[in-house]
Amino acid sequence: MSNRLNVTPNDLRAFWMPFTANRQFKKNPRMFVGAKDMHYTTADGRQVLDGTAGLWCVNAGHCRPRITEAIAKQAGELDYAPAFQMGHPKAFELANRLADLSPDGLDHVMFTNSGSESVDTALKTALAYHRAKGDGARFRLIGRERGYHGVNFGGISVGGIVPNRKMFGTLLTGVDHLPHTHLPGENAFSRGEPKHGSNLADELERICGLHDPSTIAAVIVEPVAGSTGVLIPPKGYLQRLREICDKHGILLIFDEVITGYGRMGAPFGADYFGVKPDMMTTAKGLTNGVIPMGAVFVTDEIHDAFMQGPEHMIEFFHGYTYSGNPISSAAGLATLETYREEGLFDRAAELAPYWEDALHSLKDARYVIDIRNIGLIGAIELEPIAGQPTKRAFSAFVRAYEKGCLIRTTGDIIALSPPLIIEKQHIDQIVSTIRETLEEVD
Ligand code: PXG
Ligand code: PLP
Repeated sequence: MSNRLNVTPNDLRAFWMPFTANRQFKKNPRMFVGAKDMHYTTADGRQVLDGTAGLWCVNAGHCRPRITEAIAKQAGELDYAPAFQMGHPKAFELANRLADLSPDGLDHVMFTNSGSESVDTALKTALAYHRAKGDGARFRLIGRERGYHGVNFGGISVGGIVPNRKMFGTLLTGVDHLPHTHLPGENAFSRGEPKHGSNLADELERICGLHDPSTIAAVIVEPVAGSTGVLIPPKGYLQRLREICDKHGILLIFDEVITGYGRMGAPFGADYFGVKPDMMTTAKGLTNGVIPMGAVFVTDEIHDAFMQGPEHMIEFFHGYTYSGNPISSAAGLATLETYREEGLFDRAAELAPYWEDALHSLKDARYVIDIRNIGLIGAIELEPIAGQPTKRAFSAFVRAYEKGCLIRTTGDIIALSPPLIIEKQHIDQIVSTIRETLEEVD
């Protein structure tokens, strides 16, 4: 029980923080109190360069007036409308804008409130789609080792990050996993898509052989695996997955929660790699991270399979209280408008070669054993301290923060994903801060 008199901004006990070393944090907290464009302001008044777009989401930079004004205006005009059996114009407008932005044929959109919800929505849609077509024997879902698909039960079942799964019982049944594509022996220090490993997609044929393809509903992968520490698909890998899925009538889901909305220098990873999935899950950059919102894109074929039976009947028994809520929809529209007006996806593509060169200049920095990059995504893998995995990278994260640069670490990998408004001088600052930091940490 908290004594209300003790509740001050310095009382950190009540909030059980997500994916955080809570006890360590509360001894030495790192607090942001403001943000503008490329920088955060800390509680002690320092400016910190945002090398990670928050958590891979603030693609247009912080506190952009078009977005903040749209939210304020919407909150005063129509705050909430029931999501079920009622509508409001902005959700439809946003869905249309998204359908225009997405690859041809992925023209129907369901709204959620996060990447995790988008993933669970897509997995449920895949199962229900096959059933609606009279093919209900397709119940298996195939993910990939080291995949991250959020933290809900569906997402951790198809996901492949062991600590995110191991505490949580039996998870979904009927799930199998492709092998991950990390081949440091062959591919270390690759620029962009690595040369070796497209044959790993053929493991899907092995899985089809084991279970029989007629039992498999869908395969879900991140086009670029982000959260696990940036694993870029080998050249030809995603094309091969698409071919095998087509051969066996299996749906291919791209989890574009990180790769969507310009991070690759294209609207989506599907555009960048030229491979069209049957569904895409998105969130994060959809609203510039400002308001929780996700979107699941599905093909006309999937959508149309549900539009049958009596017209007064609900076609799909799924949805959230906040699906397409007015304020998120307004934020989404203003975000897409900001991306368009400022040409931010093209800007990311133009900066990508500079970004690549800058990151790879760290090849000779202390502890560096691999560097990977694509679009405005980068990863610097460090040699772990023997017997103390993650410790070196975490020290680097804290030291870089003290030096005025926000980076993100996962395992012993530094992951970078700056806002797409980044300037070359900021890229230089991130790289020089990392170099100095690695000189200073154990
Ligand atoms: N799918 C993918 C591919 C993701 O990257 C999710 C689903 C889940 O989204 P929500 O909105 O439920 O968190 C994600 C989220 C990191 C990091 O530092 C990555 C994510 C979230 C937070 C931190 O790597 N990815
Ligand atoms: N739990 C309870 C008791 C509810 O009544 C609801 C929604 O009505 C939910 C969970 C689901 O909440 P949401 O629609 O925000 O996901």
